[in-house]
Amino acid sequence: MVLTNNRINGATMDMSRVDQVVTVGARERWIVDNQHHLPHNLHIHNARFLVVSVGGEPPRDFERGWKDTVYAPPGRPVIIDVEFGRSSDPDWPYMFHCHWLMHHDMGMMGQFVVIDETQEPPTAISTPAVRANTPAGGMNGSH
Ligand SMILES: [Cu+2]
Repeated sequence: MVLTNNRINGATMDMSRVDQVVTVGARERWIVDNQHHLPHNLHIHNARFLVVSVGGEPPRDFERGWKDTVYAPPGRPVIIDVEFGRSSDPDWPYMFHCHWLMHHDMGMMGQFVVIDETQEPPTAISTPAVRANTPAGGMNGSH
């Protein structure tokens, strides 16, 4: 997760886009790398995680224990081990985002789905909310 100015991995939120696909039951190691000069953080829905290190150093006392949000200081990558919810559905996305209100309001957010081995990774999300914002005939990419 590369955090920059109101973007995660170079993108702002698109409700129809699938940013990450997670296999149900997996524990994934994510690197939260704030490459911006401002402080950010990362909040992940439908998940909990443990901080492995911050800027290459072990977590301090307040960084230990199960979390759903972690502070991402500029220039000090945070490594986390993430466990996700136990239900799988390729059509049910969950968000991850910077929890600084001004930033997630500017689109500093993405989404992932959890699938099992029988389900195909989706290439797009088509929820009622997405369809309501999409003119007939295709995606407009403006939301
Ligand atoms: Cu932020």
